[in-house]
Amino acid sequence: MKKLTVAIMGATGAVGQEMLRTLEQRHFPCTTLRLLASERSAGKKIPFRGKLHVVEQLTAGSFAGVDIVLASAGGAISKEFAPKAVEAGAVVVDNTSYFRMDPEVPLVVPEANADALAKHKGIIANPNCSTAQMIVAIAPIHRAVGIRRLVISTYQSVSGTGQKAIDECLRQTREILVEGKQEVEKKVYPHQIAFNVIPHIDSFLENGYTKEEMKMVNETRKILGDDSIAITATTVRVPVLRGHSESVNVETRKRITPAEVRALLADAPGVVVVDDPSQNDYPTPIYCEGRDETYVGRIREDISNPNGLEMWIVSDNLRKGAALNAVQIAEELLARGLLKRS
Ligand code: NAP
Ligand code: 12T
Repeated sequence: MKKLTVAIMGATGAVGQEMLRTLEQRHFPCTTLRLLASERSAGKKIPFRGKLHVVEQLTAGSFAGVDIVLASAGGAISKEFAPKAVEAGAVVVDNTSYFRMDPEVPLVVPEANADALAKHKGIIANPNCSTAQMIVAIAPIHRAVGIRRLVISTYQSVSGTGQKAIDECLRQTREILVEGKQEVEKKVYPHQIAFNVIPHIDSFLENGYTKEEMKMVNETRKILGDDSIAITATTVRVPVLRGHSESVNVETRKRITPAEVRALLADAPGVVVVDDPSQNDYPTPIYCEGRDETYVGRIREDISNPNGLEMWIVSDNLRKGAALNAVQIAEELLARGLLKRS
């Protein structure tokens, strides 16, 4: 088999670390791994497949001989370095929002639109975490009966923001429970996140929505290839460490029953129905932690709309929302002979 070199841009971050676990668990066929991060982490040693690998500082010269770059070091870093990686002959799977809506860049959830990879010009974008997991659950419904409108509310974990936010949620919880403090220190979010709920993810836009909400609108339409779907979202941060939950109201073009939706999803890739209210069975973020699939429960008819469905969609945001989807894209590129040097 051909020798394959993978570089992880942002290897020390919450997503980068999950990328390493995912490559290892899925036995991704790379023979060389390059761990790239900021100057602060250069020299740090990180285990991969039972061996310690040294983190290098990301520079323009980091990509010589690299076949695949998995990037999650922030939008500004991808803007600067992804084109340099492509120039050096690599294909970049980018986890930041920077290239997602670029018409030249495929935005891919393999379960829904892997064929879009064929047109790539060196960069492929990984969707936003909340969008990726929702797509896995709704793409089969769109294909079967057409989706007319989505009304979404999310309950997003702090790991979506990165390692610093995980630390902040735990520290504030400790300050309150162990140290008995009334006021906690706030560094990452504008409000206390421990024992709280914050209806604000990413920055606010002119239209009153947040960027995170508009990512769900625009990315969903791009991945499903249908700009006619009406979409509205409210994205909310909750004091959960890992796993995003979503309440999604789906209005379909043709009527479909909850039993038909369960049967459809039972045959769809990457999604598992956990839906037996009599046994208190429905997915929760704790249940989904470390798992690959997107879980769906509380499937029921919307009593206010004959073509409406209510669904509860949960997945591990660091896996399907980030690392797993990126590694699946890399696997598809390899299988389809779409790497530059393949
Ligand atoms: P994180 O835990 O804060 O990690 C950030 C990573 O970027 C670290 O490895 C950091 O290295 C590196 N980095 C920061 N500045 C750098 C620089 N100047 N040069 C090189 N490396 C630098 O954040 P995260 O949660 O892993 O997320 C990282 C990015 O991925 C986010 O900005 C976001 O764009 C994207 N993301 C995407 C999704 C998705 O839905 N697909 C989900 C979450 C995040 P040091 O350790 O050296 O600082
Ligand atoms: N602000 O990939 O804070 O566009 O949870 C993902 C997660 C941006 C992104 C978050 C964010 C992205 C968050």
